[in-house]
Amino acid sequence: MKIELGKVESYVLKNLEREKLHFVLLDPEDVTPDVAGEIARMSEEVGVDAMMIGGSTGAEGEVLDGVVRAIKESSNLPVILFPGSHGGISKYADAIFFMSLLNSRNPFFITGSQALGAFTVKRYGIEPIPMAYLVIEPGETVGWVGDAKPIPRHKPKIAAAYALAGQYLGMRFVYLEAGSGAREPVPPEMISLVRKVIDVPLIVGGGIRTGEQARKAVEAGADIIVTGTAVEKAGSLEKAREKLEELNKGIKG
Ligand code: 1GP
Repeated sequence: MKIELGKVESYVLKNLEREKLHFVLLDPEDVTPDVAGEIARMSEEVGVDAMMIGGSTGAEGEVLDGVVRAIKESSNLPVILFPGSHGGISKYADAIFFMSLLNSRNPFFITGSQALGAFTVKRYGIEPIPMAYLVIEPGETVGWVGDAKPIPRHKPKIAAAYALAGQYLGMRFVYLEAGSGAREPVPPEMISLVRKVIDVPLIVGGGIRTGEQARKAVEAGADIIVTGTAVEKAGSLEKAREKLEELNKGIKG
């Protein structure tokens, strides 16, 4: 028996052979389908690699479906779900980060919600991409909702230990998450230690607002940068485009 890599994961790995990647995260609670479609179109033009859709509160049902469909209609970028729970599944998406919040105190966020969502993912034929998800201080909403014991910012070794455990458990990506809207992104020292210890691609997000911050995260060893708030809250579509360009340049040089 052999599990074949899906289309989206193969696309991500192939792009990673060439350069560092930029994923743009939209929370269906914060954007209308029209705006989401417009941001996806601009993201594709600017050179973003994928759209991620999800949120910790209310990114479910029709609200979620509407945003995913609008993005599919306006761009060719893969849409990867980034669910807060098994409620965050849309049959219109291409793939789903099948993620486990490894440093949660609550088994619901480690394996419980995953079990509740597994059959739905299979029924819809969405490509699951196994990912270790680690919440770093301050953790913001996802830290609170996910009942995480956020990893202290000055303890990179704890993050590295969890990340390696994730890899040894078979997860094919590791995500260091400072939390959406975090005042400071994940510290570069933590990114570099985790990068040194694991062999799978490293995703970093939360609080990355400028091209300079994105560049620092990449220089420290991040393979994929996720940005959300900076683009969503840019103020206008024109400013969102400028922000996308700035962030993308920081990531890809
Ligand atoms: C949140 O890491 C992502 O899950 C993105 O965070 O909204 O702060 O860019 P921001």
